[in-house]
Amino acid sequence: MASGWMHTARFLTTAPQLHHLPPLDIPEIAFVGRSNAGKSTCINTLTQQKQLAYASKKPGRTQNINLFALGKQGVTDAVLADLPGYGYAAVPKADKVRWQQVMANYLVTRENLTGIVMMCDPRHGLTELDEILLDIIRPRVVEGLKFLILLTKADKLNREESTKALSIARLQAGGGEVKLFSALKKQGIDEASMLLWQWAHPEGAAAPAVKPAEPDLEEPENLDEA
Ligand SMILES: Nc1nc2c(ncn2[C@@H]2O[C@H](COP(=O)(O)OP(=O)(O)O)[C@@H](O)[C@H]2O)c(=O)[nH]1
Ligand SMILES: [Mg+2]
Repeated sequence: MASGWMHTARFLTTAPQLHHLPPLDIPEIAFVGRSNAGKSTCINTLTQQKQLAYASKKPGRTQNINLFALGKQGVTDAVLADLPGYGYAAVPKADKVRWQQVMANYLVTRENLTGIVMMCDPRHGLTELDEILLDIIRPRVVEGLKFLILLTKADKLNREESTKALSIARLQAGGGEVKLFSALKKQGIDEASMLLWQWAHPEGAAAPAVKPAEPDLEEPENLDEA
């Protein structure tokens, strides 16, 4: 199903600046989050492969927007955009500012951007930088941009903490979806994959790559003779 589609993800290209990104006319889904929120682990888990995070970690690519193609070879039908994590204390100020501008630019102007997945460690909640990002994308969300917050590392929360984290994040999400996610416990993977599939196929395809049974068009014969 949707997980098979996610599994087709492969490295497409990397770009240090917005104008280096190829213009595309297929849906693009961006992954954003504070560094250490669990973004790489989440992308690896959703796509069931380790190479993607490795591709993003190659020297020169860590501060870049990395694109991954989805769909069977030759019929790419969507791309995932892995954006560098923000908020890492050890990054020099000038680099932070540069990066925040690239990201804001990307989120505001990328024309084929269809949806955003924000990874958030629920033990810290949405941080100031997460809120700034939400403010940046809000006008586009109003215009129909899809938005999902994944509360990562959900295995670290008990039931009560999970419920609380969900309701707080839902208030902050302003209409976007919020789901619990755990790579460790394999929680929330199918729901997230299905949602991304639906974002990329809004024309109403209910499920990927499953052909309905062919109707039997042969007329029954000799009914009268029975
Ligand atoms: N318990 C638990 N730890 C996780 C989970 N996902 C990620 N982590 C840990 O959180 C840390 C940061 O993860 P990483 O994917 O590198 O975060 P990134 O900086 O956002 O890409 C690592 O030590 C991961 O092992 C999860 O679902 N459960
Ligand atoms: Mg990472």
